[in-house]
Amino acid sequence: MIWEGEPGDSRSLTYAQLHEEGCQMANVIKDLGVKKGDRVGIYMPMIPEAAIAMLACARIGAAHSVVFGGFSSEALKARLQDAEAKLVITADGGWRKDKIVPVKDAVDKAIASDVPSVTNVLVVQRTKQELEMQAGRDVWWHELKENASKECPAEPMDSEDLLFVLYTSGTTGKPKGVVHTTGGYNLYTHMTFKWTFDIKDDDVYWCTADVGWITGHSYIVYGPLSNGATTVMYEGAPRPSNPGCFWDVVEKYGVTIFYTAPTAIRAFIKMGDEHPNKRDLSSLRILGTVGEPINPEAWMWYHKVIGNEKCPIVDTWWQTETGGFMLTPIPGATPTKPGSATLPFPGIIADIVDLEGNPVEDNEGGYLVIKHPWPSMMRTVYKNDDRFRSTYWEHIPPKDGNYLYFAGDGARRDEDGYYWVMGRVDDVMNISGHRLGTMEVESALVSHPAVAEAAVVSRPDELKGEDVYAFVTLEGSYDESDELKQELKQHVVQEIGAIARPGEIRFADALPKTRSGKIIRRFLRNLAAGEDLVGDISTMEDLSVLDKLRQG
Ligand code: 7RM
Repeated sequence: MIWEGEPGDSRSLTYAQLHEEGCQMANVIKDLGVKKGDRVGIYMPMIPEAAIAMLACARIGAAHSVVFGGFSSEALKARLQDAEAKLVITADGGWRKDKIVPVKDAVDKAIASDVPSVTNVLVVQRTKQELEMQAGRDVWWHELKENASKECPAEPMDSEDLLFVLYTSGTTGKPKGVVHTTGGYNLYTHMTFKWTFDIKDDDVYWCTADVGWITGHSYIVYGPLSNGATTVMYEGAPRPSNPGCFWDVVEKYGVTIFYTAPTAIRAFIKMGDEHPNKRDLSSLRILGTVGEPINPEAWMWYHKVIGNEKCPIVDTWWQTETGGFMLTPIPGATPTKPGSATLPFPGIIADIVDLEGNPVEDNEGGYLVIKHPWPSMMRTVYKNDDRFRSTYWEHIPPKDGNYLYFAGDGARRDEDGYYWVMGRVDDVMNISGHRLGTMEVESALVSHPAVAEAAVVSRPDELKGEDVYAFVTLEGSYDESDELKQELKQHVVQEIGAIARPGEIRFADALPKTRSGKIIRRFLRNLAAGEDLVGDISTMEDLSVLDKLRQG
């Protein structure tokens, strides 16, 4: 594992070293009382210890629950509570966009009250700033490591034992804990990584995702490491002070396989071709993309400017729930089309159906479903089988006794059998490739005393793909003002994290609702995008609401 820190420091670990460090951390957390079946929260910057912490948990049979380091302390708290985590592994800080992100402070805030399950916090030293360590609760990794044995026998596990819980946004205000188990998940991330990236001994693979998302779990940690790949981990993010930082990493380490998100590609296009053009990118041989539909212009730029027209692009469609790639080309074997995730991975039986489960015609839009089980499918929503059943298996009724997995995406299939994923059909937004529920942002907004009601939709955004757009009605004693708008945006950041900051907040006297009191989001989406209202308005309760919103 090759690691590059944002300030330019670097480290590399051989497989033997990674194994030893993983064993040491396994022994340390065992000594802190963590046992097979327990849950451990991981809230870390992108440093090797994030992967080491995951492997340490897996080694002793404890489930990890990694929370993206960009989530706020409130969001972290809700996840630690649901997982009933016994331990949190974190760091003093991490570097992001030339600043230190104080992750340990966020952990302190998160567990200050109402998280009784957490008994210890294990802190990795990264940025070395002053920290308050709570006696009896907080311990330093570098101190405990000194006396920790480098041997730790792996706990024998059943293939269906819990490996990890990863929270993801859904259609309610509360994120759900996606459950993955040891056997199938490891098999499938191993296979998909091997075939889709055509990994060879001399490849240098780099996935730019954060380990806090499923892409980091499957394609920074489990898939690459089980294949013995050379894998690059990068702490930082592209930033104005160093717009060429990604290409520096490619050049410095001779990266051969590069995997990133369309939102990053669009940001690079905007920064200018001179940055990649100044670097030697000739080592690259395969490019990958994930997280949202890639627009053909971004695809062509990626192909030309980064891939020098010689690298196949693998557009991989999959989800936290699927664990690994579902639709993806096999590079060199599957002819690609810009904007299409091409064909199902071998063994995956996908289809596009209507709401009754009937397959739709070629080129007709419908719901993307998976018809047969696959090794790394999520097993349930943590502690909530009912939500698992209703979200994924009952939306579309079973056909002849066969259940269809409902992905929540709209798609069409063309005359060559190629899949074109259009985006979410539920109340899940995709902001810069990050999943976010409209209800999550609404809950955050209404938790502010000024807000009476909130309705959140997304609107198309050139860089982020989609941006958060909020309609808000105020409590009687509050007045509309730009200051209040700023305050509400900041409040959402505090409740969820910077990725959820609304691009725009609009005050309204009332929200458009049906007679049964449901907010008509369709109208709000039209308004947010600056389009004319489309669709039936006859179900609306109070038509005058629309006039006011149109004028606003
Ligand atoms: C891996 C990941 C899942 C949602 C999914 C889609 C969207 C992901 C693509 C894509 C079009 C792609 N997991 N999505 N990859 N849409 N083409 N290649 O992103 O759980 O965080 O999000 O992301 O809407 O349902 S996720």
